[in-house]
Order: sequence, then C-alpha cells, then structure tokens
Amino acid sequence: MVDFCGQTVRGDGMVVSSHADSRKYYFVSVGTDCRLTMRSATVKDKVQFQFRFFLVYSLLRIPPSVETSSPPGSVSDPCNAGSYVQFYDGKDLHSEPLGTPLCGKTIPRPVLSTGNYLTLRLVTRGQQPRVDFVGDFTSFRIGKPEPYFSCHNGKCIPSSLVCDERDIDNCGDGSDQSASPPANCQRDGGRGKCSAPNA
Ligand SMILES: [Ca+2]
Repeated sequence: MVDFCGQTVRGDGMVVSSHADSRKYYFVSVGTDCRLTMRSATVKDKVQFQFRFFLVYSLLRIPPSVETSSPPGSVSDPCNAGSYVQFYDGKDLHSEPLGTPLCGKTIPRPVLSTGNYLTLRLVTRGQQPRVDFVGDFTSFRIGKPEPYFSCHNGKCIPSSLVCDERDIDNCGDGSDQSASPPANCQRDGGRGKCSAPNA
C-alpha cells in the first residue's frame, strides 16, 4: 500500500498489503499518511474490505497529556496517539469516515462502502510505529445479476473471484471457495476450476 499512496485501484478484487515486506518486517516509517482508494468493478457494485492479518500500533506513543491543546471534537482517541488506519466511504479523505480509527492487534470487522469507492488511510504517529497488515477488497452487489456468482449470504461477486488460487473468502461466508455447489471448487491438481451453477 505504501508504494501506491494516493492512487486509486479498480477491479473485481485485490489483495492489499501494508508494504512490500509484509509478514517479514514491520513497516516502521514515522510520519506516514498514505491513502489508497479502491473502486468497484462497475458502477453497480460496492466495495468490501476484509483484513486477514492486522498489526497497527506504536511502541512509543506521545502521551495525550503532553499535547498543549486538543483539537475540538477529538474527545476520545481510540488509538491513543498511536498509529491507525481509517476507512472513508468515498473516493478521498474528504468523504465520510467509515467507523472509528482502527489499531491494535485484533482483526477488524469487514468494512462495506455505500457507493463505488472505499478509501483506506494509514497514518503512523508517535515513535517506533509497528504496522503490518494484509487484507483484500471485493467488488460486490446485492441481488443476482447474471454473470455474477451468488454467495450463500446474498452477496454477489464477480465470477473471477470464485475458486481463486489464493483461497480468498470474498463472499465472507466461504461459499465462493467451497468444494460444494454452486462453487464446486476443485482443489486437486493445478488451478481451481469452477463449474457453472446448476440451472
Ligand atoms: Ca474467492
């Protein structure tokens, strides 16, 4: 993500890592403020983001008491002046924030946009930030448009995300990676292959 700051990516779905050496080394650059905007595959779709791995904090935080004056409105800082990520329900940071700033070591719940764009922002604060996360975004819609795959939970996702080789649960209920119908993923031998849902 930090290699693509300020960019907008568009597609059926994609894996997003905090940095290139994710899962090997923490991302520790101080003073980072990076946003990545995800755009759904078509205008009828929305964007879901699900973290699969999540570590966002700072070892040494600047204690809130040191601040001479708190900005108005910042009554509570859930991340205690440490590093955080924040979602926005639109194409940039001027959009409505989605939920609270996220930090810590617990994988947050999935985030869903109301429109075609979802923006993810990473901010490192304090000293010795420790950031490492991996997530994936999925373009989806509710209802059953023809070329889309129907998840058990009522979402519909682009068929390119069904039985994908990285075994990403784009539906959120596992049905797009299931060996049973309608996905019928075959895990033995080479590429995961899907047969069409039963008529
Ligand atoms: Ca999948």
